[in-house]
Amino acid sequence: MRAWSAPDVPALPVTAPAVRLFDTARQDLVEVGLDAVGSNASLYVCGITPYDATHMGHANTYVTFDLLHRAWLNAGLTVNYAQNVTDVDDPLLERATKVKIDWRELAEREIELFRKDMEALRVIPPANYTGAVESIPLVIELIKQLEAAGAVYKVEEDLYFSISADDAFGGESQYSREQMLEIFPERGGDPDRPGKKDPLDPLVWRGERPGEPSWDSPWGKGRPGWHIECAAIAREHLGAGFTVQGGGSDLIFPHHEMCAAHAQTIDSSAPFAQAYAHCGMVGYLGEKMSKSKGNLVFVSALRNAELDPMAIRLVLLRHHYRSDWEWTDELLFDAVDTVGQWRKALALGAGAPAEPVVAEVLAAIADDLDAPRAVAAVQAWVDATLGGSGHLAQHSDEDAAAQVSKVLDAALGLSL
Ligand code: 5CA
Ligand code: ZN
Repeated sequence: MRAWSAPDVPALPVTAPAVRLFDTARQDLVEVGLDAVGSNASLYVCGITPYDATHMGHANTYVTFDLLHRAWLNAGLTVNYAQNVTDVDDPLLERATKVKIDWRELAEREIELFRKDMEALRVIPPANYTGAVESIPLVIELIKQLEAAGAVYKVEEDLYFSISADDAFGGESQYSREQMLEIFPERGGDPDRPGKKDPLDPLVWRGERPGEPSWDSPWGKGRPGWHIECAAIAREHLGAGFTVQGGGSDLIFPHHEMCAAHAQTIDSSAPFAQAYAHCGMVGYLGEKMSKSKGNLVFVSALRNAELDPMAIRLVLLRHHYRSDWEWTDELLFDAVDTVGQWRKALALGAGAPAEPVVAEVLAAIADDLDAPRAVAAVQAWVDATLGGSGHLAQHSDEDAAAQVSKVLDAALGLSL
């Protein structure tokens, strides 16, 4: 599937430090760089289910992993980035039926809107952007391997995966079985279905239902389960032991646990990913922003209202990616003012010394993507630069604005 156009990313005159990231599996900060093969830094970020427009929660996730992508590039690594699109799944089919349009048309329309949103936010596109539908042969291949390992079984017309097949099951989320049992039904699981060997076993192939799209497979007509889709796409494009799997914290369990379990069942020599990184949830009006609750702030709606996408991006950067926070209009208006003030400082050309702020921005991002710390460093530079002629005269750096503007773009994705 076609991704979106890449923004220009300026090269920096200095090399950024190695990146440390909080790994959900180890519950600790770990250095993330080359993958198991040692050829490049590889990233898989779970993509959208395209039944509605991109909201701020999605934007926050993709901007977060864009910071990681940029941090790796600035550290001199080559990055291999893959992302999926869940372009066939229950919520998409349900929405298409509700609004009486073809599910393919709905998906294509929302994917196109997502591309425009990502371009506006200057998110570097994945080299491999892959839909679930186009990956069905890969999914079938992976299920065959799981079948050969004795890890799948039928319940009526559907096929399930046995979580007992993966010795490392639970290692990604670190959740207790009680926690898993509580969360599983809230996130698409069906613990109570009769015939399952373990209530937590996930569906890998859903037999055809009347009125739903289906594809041929050795287990009859049907469509892929959700977790097997990301396991198959990530393995195909990034291999076993790729560097980081990312997504929102709502994907810690079951989604990322099950992806890892599928992959590790057929190849236990390497973990599915070397580290798992999760963003906090963005809320609005007191609840997690979600399509099902309808409390959404869309990137496209703000773009249509002529709001500066760089101000939207700055609102996201002002929150640490691991925190949960609430979107408010005030945050956006404040970021619009800040972007204006920063542009004013950058337009001066000369300013307070640039070298320390460039170093601090790169260090902050390499330190578990600490964007608020990077933003504070830029703000201090702007304040020093605009803060009165006496101050400027003392510290004047003729070339400061060009250098600061470069690091803002290369590390933070802010082109001002
Ligand atoms: N297609 C699957 C992943 S394979 C999916 O979860 N799609 S999604 O459209 O529901 O979400 C896309 C990404 O945005 C996921 O990484 C999800 O964790 C993240 N996300 C969804 N809602 C929020 C939110 N309110 N705050 C932060 N991130 C969110
Ligand atoms: Zn996924």
